[in-house]
Amino acid sequence: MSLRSVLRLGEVAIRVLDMKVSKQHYGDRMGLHEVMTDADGRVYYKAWDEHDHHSIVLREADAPGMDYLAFKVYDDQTLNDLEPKIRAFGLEVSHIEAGVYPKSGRRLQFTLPSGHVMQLYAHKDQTGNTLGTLNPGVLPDEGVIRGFRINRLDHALLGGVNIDETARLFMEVFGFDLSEKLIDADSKQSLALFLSCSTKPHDVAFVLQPTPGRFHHVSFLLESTHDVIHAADLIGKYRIPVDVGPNRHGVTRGATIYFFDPSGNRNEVFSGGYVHYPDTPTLVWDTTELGHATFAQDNIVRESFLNVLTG
Ligand code: M3P
Ligand code: FE
Repeated sequence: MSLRSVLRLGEVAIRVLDMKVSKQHYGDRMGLHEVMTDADGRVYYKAWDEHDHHSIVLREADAPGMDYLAFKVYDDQTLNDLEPKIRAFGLEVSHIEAGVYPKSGRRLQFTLPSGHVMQLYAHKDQTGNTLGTLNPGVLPDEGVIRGFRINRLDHALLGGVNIDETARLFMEVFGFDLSEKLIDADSKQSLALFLSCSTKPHDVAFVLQPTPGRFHHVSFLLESTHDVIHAADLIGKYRIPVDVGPNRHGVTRGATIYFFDPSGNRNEVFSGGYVHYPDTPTLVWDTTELGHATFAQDNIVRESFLNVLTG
């Protein structure tokens, strides 16, 4: 991990059933900033402290789930370097010309062994976080930090098949580290794999599911644990369905709350977690501690958390 190859999860495209109520959820309630609607009716959002034009795309569809996830890479040469490696791994790579995705340079697209569509891009218009870059200060104007006070898109957890093979792609081709894994105590089979391309405990994770291409959650970073409680207050105020109330993950150690958007897609806001370095050993959890691994403040194994996915 040197942050000169794959930088971060830069974009998640989510299918929603009804755009009007989804805009109320992601924009008015969560406080993401709506930045654009395209000719096909997709709505684009950014969190306040992101510099790129957008990070979330909503598309109205008949079924919820995730259309694709896209990682930003350091530069165009990184795309040139990665493409033959992705092909050598055995995946077909298609090219998407610059501008096909708004505000975006060219993209590589391929389907992960887990069944998810993934893209890589090196360029997206940078519109800034409103503070500017000369003497930016620390706080944007009143009203820019609002709703759940989301700083930025952080990670996605995806459900699918072949998660060991998927993790191998991320490690061998994209240079990610396996920060944590959850295994079956008896069979030693991988049940969840957490992958980092940064100093975060994870940038993407995969849980084993019988069917490919499923969506467990998209997660956003908050400044503090207090902000998780503040988000919980708003979730209650607006009667947003809660999956798991404020708690702390054993895995990653983030203080978390899970809730559902109006289409049933799971969202997370969280704060904290440890610093992951490239030499940090992989942390292993097994199913004898499934409750503590998932929710370390009450150690309860939650069927809904493990089995409710979209897509
Ligand atoms: C997270 C997180 C599981 C833990 C998930 C953890 C599936 O989503 O943000 O730390 O065991
Ligand atoms: Fe998460």
